[in-house]
Amino acid sequence: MRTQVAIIGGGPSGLLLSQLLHSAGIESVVLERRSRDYVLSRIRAGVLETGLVDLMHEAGVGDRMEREGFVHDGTLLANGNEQFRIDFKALTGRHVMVYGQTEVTRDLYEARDAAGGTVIHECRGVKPHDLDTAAPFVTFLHDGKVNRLDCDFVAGCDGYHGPSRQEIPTAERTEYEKTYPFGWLGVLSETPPVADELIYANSERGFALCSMRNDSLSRYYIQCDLSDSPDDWTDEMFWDELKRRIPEEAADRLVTGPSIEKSIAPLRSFVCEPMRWGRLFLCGDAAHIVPPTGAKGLNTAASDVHYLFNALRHFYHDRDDEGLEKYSETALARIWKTERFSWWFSSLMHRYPDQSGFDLRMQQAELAFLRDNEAAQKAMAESYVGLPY
Ligand code: RFL
Ligand code: PHB
Repeated sequence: MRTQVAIIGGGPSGLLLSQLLHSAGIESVVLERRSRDYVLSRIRAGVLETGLVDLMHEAGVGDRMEREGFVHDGTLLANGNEQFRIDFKALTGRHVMVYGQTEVTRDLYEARDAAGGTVIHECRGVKPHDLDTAAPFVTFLHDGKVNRLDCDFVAGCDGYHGPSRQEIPTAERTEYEKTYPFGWLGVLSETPPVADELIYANSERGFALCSMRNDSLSRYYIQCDLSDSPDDWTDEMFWDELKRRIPEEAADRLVTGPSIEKSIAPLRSFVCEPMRWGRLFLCGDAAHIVPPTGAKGLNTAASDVHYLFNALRHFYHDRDDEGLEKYSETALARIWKTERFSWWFSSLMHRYPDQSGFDLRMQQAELAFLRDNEAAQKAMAESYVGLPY
C-alpha cells in the first residue's frame, strides 16, 4: 500500500489533517488502534476557538456545527459567592463555540467516508520506519496480517500514549512536564445547563466547572483527589459537592439528574521538543498536553494541524519545504503561550493541598485584579478565544 501522508491516530487531529489534505488533493491513510465506536464514546472537549471553527469550514465539515453549536460571547468566573463575567465579545470582538469533540469527530468521520477516504480501525503494533530517509514506511497488524504502508511523510497524531513520539531518539528529544496534585471528576447528565455561559468556580472546597453540550445536556466537573475513583462518587455526592462550590444563586437553580458518564482525568502540562524528526511530524496530544482549565487541548491540536497542513500543501503544490523545515519552531511558539495560559488559569482556580496562607492571598488578589482590571480581562479573553495562528 502507498500513500502520500501516513497518519497515525484517528482522533480529531488525525481526521482533521486527513480531511484538509483531501481538500487540497493530497492523499493520506489514517491508522487507528481503536474501533470507531470507541473513539466516538470518549467524552472530552466542548469549547472550540474561532481558529478551529474556521478549520472545520475549510475542511468542508462546518455545516452541522454552525446549526447545532452554541456561540458564547463570554464566561463567568466565580469566587465563593461572588461572580463576574469576562466579556469576550466586548474585549476582543470574538467568541467561542460550544460543540462537543464527539460531534467534531463524528462530522470528520462522515466526511472521510463520503470522500472515500481510508481510515483503518483496530490496527495493532503500528510502527514507523526509516523516518530519517526520504522513503519512510509504517507497518501494522490488521485482520491478522502484517501490512506495510509506504509514504512520503508520517504524521504522529496518536495522542499522549501513542508510539510516534518515542521514535524521536531520546538524545534529540526533551520533554517538559508538570503534574498537578489533583484531578477532575466529570459528569455528563441529561439536564438543562445551570447558566447560559460556562461558570469556572474557585471555592474553599476546590474548583468546579459548569459546562454544557446543548440545551438539555450538561457537563460538570469538580476538582478531586488523584486517589479517588469514579465509583467512590455516587451521583448524589457529586451534586451535593458541586452545589457547595458554586455561587448560591446558581446552586439554587441547578437541575440534577442521573449521570450518563462519570470519569476522572488527571491534570498535566507536557511539551515534547522538537515536534519534528526527519519525516515524522507530531500533532496534538502526541506532542503536548495542557490541564483542561481553559479548554485548550483540542484547540492546540487544531493549530498544529493548521501549520502542518499548510506546510504539506506548499511542499506538494509549490515544491517549497520551508513550512516543513520550520514546523516544529512555529507550532511550539504558539503551544508555549497556550501552556502558559492553561497553567495560569489552573493555578488561579484550584485549591492546592500545600497552599500557604500567602499563596491563598495571592490567588485572591489575582482574582480581584482580574475582576477590576480591564487590561487583565483583555489578556485573559484573548487567550481564551484563541491566540492568532
Ligand atoms: P486523541 O484524541 O488522544 O487521539 C489520538 C488517537 O490516536 C489513537 N492511537 C493510536 N492509533 C494507532 N496506533 C496506536 N498505537 C495508537 N495509540 C493511540 C487513539 O486511539 C486516538 O484515537 O489526540 P488528538 O487527536 O491530538 O486530540 C487531542 C484532544 O483529544 C485533547 O487535546 C482534548 O480532548 C483535551 N480536552 C479539551 N480540549 C479542548 O480544546 N477543549 C476542552 O474543552 C477540553 N476538555 C479535554 C477536555 C480532555 C479531557 N480529558 C479526558 C483528557 C476535557 C477532558 C476531561
Ligand atoms: C467541557 O465542556 O468539557 C469543558 C469546558 C471547558 C473547559 C474544560 C472542559 O475548560
